[in-house]
Amino acid sequence: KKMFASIANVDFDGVLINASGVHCQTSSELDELLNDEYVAAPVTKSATLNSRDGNPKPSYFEFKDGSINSMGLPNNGFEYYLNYVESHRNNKPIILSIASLSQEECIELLHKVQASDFNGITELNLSCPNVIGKPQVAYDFEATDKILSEVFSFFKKPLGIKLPPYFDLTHFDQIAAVLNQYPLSHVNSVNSIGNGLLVDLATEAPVIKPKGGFGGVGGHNILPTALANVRAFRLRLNQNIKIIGTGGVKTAEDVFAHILCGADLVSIGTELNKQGISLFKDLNEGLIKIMHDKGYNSVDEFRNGLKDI
Ligand code: RRO
Repeated sequence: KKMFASIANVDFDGVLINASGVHCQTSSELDELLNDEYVAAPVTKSATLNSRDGNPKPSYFEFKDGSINSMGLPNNGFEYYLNYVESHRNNKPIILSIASLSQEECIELLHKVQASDFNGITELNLSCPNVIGKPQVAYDFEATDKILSEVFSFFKKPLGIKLPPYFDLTHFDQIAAVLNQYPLSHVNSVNSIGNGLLVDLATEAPVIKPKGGFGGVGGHNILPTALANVRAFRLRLNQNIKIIGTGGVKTAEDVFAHILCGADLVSIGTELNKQGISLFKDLNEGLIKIMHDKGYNSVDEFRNGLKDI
């Protein structure tokens, strides 16, 4: 087998998944990912206890090799996604993403997952940059420690977390020291680069409406930040904490680079939104060609194999 990964006893047939938020809010979108042989696992849109419409539109804008969004956590509510993952247990794995507006809500949601029949991987999003008045939890190392400490006192199923990008090596040291205390299944790095701003020359206004135009930046432009975060975590986290590399992927070369830096799975957001799900076949075939040209027979032969210059 050429391309595979495993996270917490869950085996993936392939390495490519969608980034949460893209093509995963409705059951029909999730079905399309589930039925695509090149998708290793659908990830659901981060769910809150109650369904949400999200922020005022326009809340998403694409520019050359990038995107900026302030979607504001639009989702169909936790029960919708829990029901989806519970009723599709015979297919490939599905990653259940949850978010919350408070620590209390986070704990309540995870109690519901713990009590449910779902035994797959849950991912706690601690890095949404777009809920008005709510900071990205994972930039507060103490708050992150406090939540994880409470969560792991009762939560016994596989649980990973979605992190924002960090930009200072001491911050990597600090967050990794927190995360290494817990039996996390994985870290998903990175969420969008929070609170960018893009203006439209003609209108002299921001390109998105919420938050005075501030929004999370994604797409190929953020590849160096994403690779640095994957690498920094792979060098610091316990080896049993796997890594989902997210950010900047446009080509098969980008997928290869993420895996070389230490990613177990690689997720695609902006470019998936631009090209649609046919992208997964193209990236898969492109990666196989790179591997063939380099003489690799499986992703394990180069995963986390970044060399010295
Ligand atoms: O819905 C959003 O505004 C959103 C979320 Br929850 C997230 O985690 N990352 C992002 O860029 N947008």
